[in-house]
Amino acid sequence: GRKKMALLVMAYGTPYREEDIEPYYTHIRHGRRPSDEQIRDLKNRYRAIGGISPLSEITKRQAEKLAKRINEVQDRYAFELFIGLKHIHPFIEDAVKEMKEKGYDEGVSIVLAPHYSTYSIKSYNERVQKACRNLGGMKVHTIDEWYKEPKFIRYWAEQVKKTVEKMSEEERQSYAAIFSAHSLPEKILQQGDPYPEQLKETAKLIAEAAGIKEYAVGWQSAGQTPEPWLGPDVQDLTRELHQKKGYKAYMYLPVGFVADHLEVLYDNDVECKAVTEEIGAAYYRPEMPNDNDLFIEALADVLLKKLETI
Ligand code: FEC
Repeated sequence: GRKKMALLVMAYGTPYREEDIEPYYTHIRHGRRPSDEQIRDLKNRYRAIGGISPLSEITKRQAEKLAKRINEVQDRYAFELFIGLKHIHPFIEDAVKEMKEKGYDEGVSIVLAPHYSTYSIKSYNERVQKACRNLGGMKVHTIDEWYKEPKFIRYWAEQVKKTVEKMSEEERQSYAAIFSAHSLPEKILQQGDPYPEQLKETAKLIAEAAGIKEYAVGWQSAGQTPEPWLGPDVQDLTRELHQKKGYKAYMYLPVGFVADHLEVLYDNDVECKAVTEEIGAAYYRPEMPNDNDLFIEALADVLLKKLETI
């Protein structure tokens, strides 16, 4: 028979209702309450994308499809799905506790974000291990990164090709692709964080697979704190490329994210789009992975590789 195994799928989390915005934002800020103005500003951004974010539904669909797939493609383990979120319930700790209560002593976890950073995957995985220790020891096998996974690269390459097909001949001859991930405080560079290098490599692999000739790598959605954040910001980068090369079109590839959510639907589709309108260029942003089959297969491949090591 199959061995019972927990599958912990982790993601960022999003407010379920407008009332959740304040506690959610406070959690992101490690318990420091944002100012009234910051809260108002965030509420307005959620309103601009329709009130709340589609992220919670998408996370659920991604996780459920992944659990189904991983139970289909191997027969050593029978996986049960648990979802653990970073900034709202069910929190990562809630999920680990539920795994324990349901009698699991072993699990495998994956974060729905491709690149490793102290601020990103490392912090999710540390919370898993701490929760396991607090519960008297349970074994969860965590995964550090999966940005090079071949079907993940193929997913984006296919989206790029589809997007190029939508361009006019003139745009096709003169477009730049802008790859991006969430900006982080610049101090991660002194700590030797691999995040910027991993984003660069993702961009290179996708550009090669899709035959992109001109591309740049930038950062988006930087926090509102006085410390310096990784740059160039994607909006500044667009203006700079416009001045130097005057491209007819810009294709935004926010490959540090895997779903439609505020950071893409607002920061790309509203803010970057406004810049392209200002400079008179066309705006393109391919579809996010969401629960696309090829993307789910990529995640299942990541899990299969992990299973081989345990
Ligand atoms: O609700 C939604 O649809 C959006 C969900 C959302 C995702 C997301 C992904 C990442 N973040 C990362 C790091 C930071 C750092 C700060 C920060 C701030 C915010 C704020 C909101 C927010 N993040 Fe987020 N992020 C999402 C939502 N994030 C809302 C607060 C308002 C704002 O700054 O815009 C800065 C904290 C501070 O102020 O000090 C740092 C990283 C990712 C990608 C990896 C992952 O998904 O885990 C890294 C989705």
